[in-house]
Amino acid sequence: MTDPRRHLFLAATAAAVLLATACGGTTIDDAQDEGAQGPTGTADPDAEIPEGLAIDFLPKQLNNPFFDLVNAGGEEAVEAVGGVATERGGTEATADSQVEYINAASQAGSDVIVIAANDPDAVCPSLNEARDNGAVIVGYDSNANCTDVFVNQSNNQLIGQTLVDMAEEQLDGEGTFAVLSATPNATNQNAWIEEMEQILQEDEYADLELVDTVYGNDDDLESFQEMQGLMQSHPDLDAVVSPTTVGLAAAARYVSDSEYQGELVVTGLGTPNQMREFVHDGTVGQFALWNPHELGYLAGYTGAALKAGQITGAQGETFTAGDLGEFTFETDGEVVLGPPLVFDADNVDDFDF
Ligand code: RAM
Repeated sequence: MTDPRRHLFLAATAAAVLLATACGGTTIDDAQDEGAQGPTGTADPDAEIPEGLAIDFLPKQLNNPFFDLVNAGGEEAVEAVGGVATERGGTEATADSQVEYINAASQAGSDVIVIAANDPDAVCPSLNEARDNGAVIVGYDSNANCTDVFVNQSNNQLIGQTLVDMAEEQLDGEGTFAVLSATPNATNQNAWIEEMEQILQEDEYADLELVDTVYGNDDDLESFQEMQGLMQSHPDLDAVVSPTTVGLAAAARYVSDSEYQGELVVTGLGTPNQMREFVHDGTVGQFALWNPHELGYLAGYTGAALKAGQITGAQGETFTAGDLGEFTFETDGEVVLGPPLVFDADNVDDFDF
């Protein structure tokens, strides 16, 4: 994307977020936003966050560079409120493994569980038990249907739009593409794919065709193999869109070393540090993301403020999330970090995450 157009695009996405928030977020109406149970009780904005809160972070999986960044941000927020942060999880992005770690956190007397759920429902019985045991439950990144509040990285519609627009622009408006997603049950990816499917119905995108969706389960090797399989099933594919940092990195690695390099558009959600080499070798023209560190920080802070009773998560509540400044619950039970950023050869070197 050339500079002026990119600025226009970023301005448009920022405006869309403002519009969505100004309207009370009425454009958001999909699964990823239905999770939070909603606020109970009354907020006391002057309530102090008590020292020593036990705040547990349960990413989708360990060993995912994206969650390493998110949780480093979370730890920083916990440090700022004088709490104790623990990261718990397995190496596979499954609900089963999360249930085990939710129970462990609860038994250890967790005050706040911050979770990127691998399934919107399967984690709920144990999360509800943890709540009965005194924890507040914060969803971040990927929501479950039983969280108290959800810290959304962005607006789902905007993420879907950004993904479609990056493909459309690089394909000059015409072509076939496939989605290489994370796990089939991931609330966040499913919400974004659903948004993409809606957007593709618009006349403007009539010449773009989504031909397949495959799942690499946020495992590097599986994602690489799915990418290989996609090219075998669709040798004439024009683009692949991967709405997961794990999938996009694996897809780029596969394509950079194949006959498809420079022919196939590879785009999606990725971290600048993982994608840099593929932008510079011409495999990837554009990709997008939010700041993972800020997502973790906001989630950690929101959990502490919720536990302290400063907020309940009711629509209209405002609070200060430490160094990140002021945030407002534009809808019941959901606070949003901000619009995604689009990266390309012109700006990828300006970011270190
Ligand atoms: C992967 C995970 C995560 C998602 C990012 C974009 O690391 O699937 O949930 O938000 O990609």
